[in-house]
Amino acid sequence: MKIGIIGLPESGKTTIFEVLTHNVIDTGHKEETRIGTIKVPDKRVDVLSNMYKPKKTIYAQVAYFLPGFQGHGKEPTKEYNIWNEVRDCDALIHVVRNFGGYGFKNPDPYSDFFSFDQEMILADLVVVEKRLERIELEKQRHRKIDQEESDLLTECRKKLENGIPLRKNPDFAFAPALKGFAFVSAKPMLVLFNNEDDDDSLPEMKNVISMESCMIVKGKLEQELAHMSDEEAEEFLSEFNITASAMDRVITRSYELQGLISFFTVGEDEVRAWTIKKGTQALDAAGIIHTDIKKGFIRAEVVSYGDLINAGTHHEARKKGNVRLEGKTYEVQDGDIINFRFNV
Ligand SMILES: Nc1nc2c(ncn2[C@@H]2O[C@H](COP(=O)(O)OP(=O)(O)OP(=O)(O)O)[C@@H](O)[C@H]2O)c(=O)[nH]1
Ligand SMILES: [Mg+2]
Repeated sequence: MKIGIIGLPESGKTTIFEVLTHNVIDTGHKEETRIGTIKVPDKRVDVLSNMYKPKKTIYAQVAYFLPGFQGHGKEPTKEYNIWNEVRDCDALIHVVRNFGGYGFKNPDPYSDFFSFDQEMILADLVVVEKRLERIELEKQRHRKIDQEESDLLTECRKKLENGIPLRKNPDFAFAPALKGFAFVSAKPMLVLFNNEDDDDSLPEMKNVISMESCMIVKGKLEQELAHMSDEEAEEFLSEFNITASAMDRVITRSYELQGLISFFTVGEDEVRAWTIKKGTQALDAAGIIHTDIKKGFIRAEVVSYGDLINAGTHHEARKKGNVRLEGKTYEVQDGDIINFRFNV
């Protein structure tokens, strides 16, 4: 899973990228593309790991991606286009400046958000129009065209021309016929308002984005925090009314935003979190672990995280009847602990 960090120049993208990835080594230099892969913090994995004392504990992972050449207020050029860089991202984080200070204009988060979002929409519109032109040409040459694709693109064009991002419409955002275009405005997006240290409020957004896709962060403060000792950090946190987990929340939210959930496998060798889309059935979940497990699938032995914790041990959970045998079409739930039975 790869999440692209985008936004207007000087909004705090680099700062936030560096805080998110501060304890991993990322690739690339300041002016280049950077990518940092981090583990998704999950208390359940910690608890399971304590319970099983495995040799290895593996958390779900997410890669944060910071496109290069964004630095120093560079505007995109014809040759270089930020949108092409983030086409293969699964989701986006849009950083919006909501701080001022020396050398900065007064923050105007609404207009900044809006103008950047419109650029994104325009980038998709260009792609749609090019493709529709091609389809039109094919038609004139009496070649066979994909009518469904053509209809969907025409609908997309209507939305985009009206300044509506495709993410607002699941019919377009998830249409298989449009998947190859990787429209940027269709990607799930988390908006981070990069607030002044002492500002705890979300800016007024006049309904252009839903509140559940917004969060406040304090990039600079978080950056200072990342470099402190634990005691220093604690004092600092209470002073500024922030919780240590602000960045953890960003990570969790970017995970949820994509409709992703985790199931777990446990044992003496390994406790591990696996990432799936909400709605994934047991057979496909098995396939994520190994194709052999999918091919030879017999049953999934499932206990929910809550039931396991209540029972204390897997053995007790079984005695209480909390361990269920599920078939191929069982819809895996967030927090399920699964043991797949299979034949090879
Ligand atoms: N006051 C304040 N300043 C911040 C905050 N976050 C970033 N800054 C400052 O704003 C400036 C720009 O931050 P960057 O993280 O470099 O922003 P950017 O979006 O990567 O900028 P470009 O790469 O030039 O587009 C730096 O001087 C930061 O120290 C914040 O939360 N509060
Ligand atoms: Mg930068």
